[in-house]
Amino acid sequence: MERLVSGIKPTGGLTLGSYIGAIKQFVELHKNYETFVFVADMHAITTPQEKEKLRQNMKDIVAVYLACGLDPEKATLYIQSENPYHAQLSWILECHTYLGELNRMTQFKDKNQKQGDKNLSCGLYTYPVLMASDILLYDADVVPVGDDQKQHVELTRNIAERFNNRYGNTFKVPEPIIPKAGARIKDLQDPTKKMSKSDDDSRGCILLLDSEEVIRKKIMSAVTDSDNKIIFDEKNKPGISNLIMIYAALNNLKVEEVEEKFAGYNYGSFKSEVADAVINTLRPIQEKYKEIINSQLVEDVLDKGVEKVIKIAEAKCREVQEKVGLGR
Ligand code: ATP
Ligand code: LTN
Repeated sequence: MERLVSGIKPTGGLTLGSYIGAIKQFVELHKNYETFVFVADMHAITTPQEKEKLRQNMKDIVAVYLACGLDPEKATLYIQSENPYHAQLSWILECHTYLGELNRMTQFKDKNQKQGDKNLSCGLYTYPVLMASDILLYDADVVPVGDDQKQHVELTRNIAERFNNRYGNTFKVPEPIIPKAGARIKDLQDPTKKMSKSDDDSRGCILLLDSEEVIRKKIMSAVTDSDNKIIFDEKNKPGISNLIMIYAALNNLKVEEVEEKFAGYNYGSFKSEVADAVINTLRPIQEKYKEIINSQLVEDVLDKGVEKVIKIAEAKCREVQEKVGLGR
């Protein structure tokens, strides 16, 4: 069976973007892949986090993974930092990554530009190498991610190939899996940018645990043009195109099918249908989440998960250290 590896940072409440771009994929794929899904807490601390919130977010993500339908008998769930080999391999990979490669990473460039301060951490800069380590440590065949992470998976492939060329076949070269619909869900208030949980303005971002009222309000007040036609045109109609994409992704439809279905609708009635679709998707997830978050399940699943992955990672790390010549 091929292996799937992916992770999400516990930097805040999960968004509809991360559900559509990532979690929905995990759930669909985990029946056919040996699945390793983790909480990327080491990636989270590349920007300042409050300790208590970080811990709560971690538990929440695992409860959401389970509530969305990841079966803990089929998928291995764990906390990244609880397996020390991620950091250990990351250092070795850093020594095989060029500055020029990291300088080209658009996520870092964007954050650097946006924040414009001198206090960005080095961790934020080397973040993609830790991500490569997360993936290569387990010889992943596939890595389901949203569009924004595609460049990091490409870097991972380059690092793997470079290492293999130099030391002989060591790492599997992974393939990214990017969803056809919803690879980049946009902010509802500014549909030119990605919907993101660490954004200051929460009106443009639907959280998976938002109440029905809040979800409806956010969608009904999503920024659109004034053309009143349900047509997909990302350049000229980014707001309505984003809502079409959300509807398409949640109902497994093509964009054209959504356009056809809502051909005679005005924006108000279309938005209301999108709100219904989001609420109907999230309601059962929220109900399950409430049951899970107060049970022992999260702890049990994580204990079992880390035990399994440490063994695999240790063997891979040993092999790498041996090839590089570290230790005696
Ligand atoms: P942050 O805002 O802290 O940078 P994020 O929401 O961008 O976080 P994660 O939650 O760690 O990032 O992302 C988890 C997964 O969800 C990744 O695979 C990412 O590509 C995907 N993802 C995140 N936001 C979106 C989005 N708006 N559309 C599609 N996929 C997304
Ligand atoms: N960088 C990703 C989270 C992440 C990840 C990974 C995804 C960390 N390590 C390994 C896939 C595979 C993000 O910001 N969403």
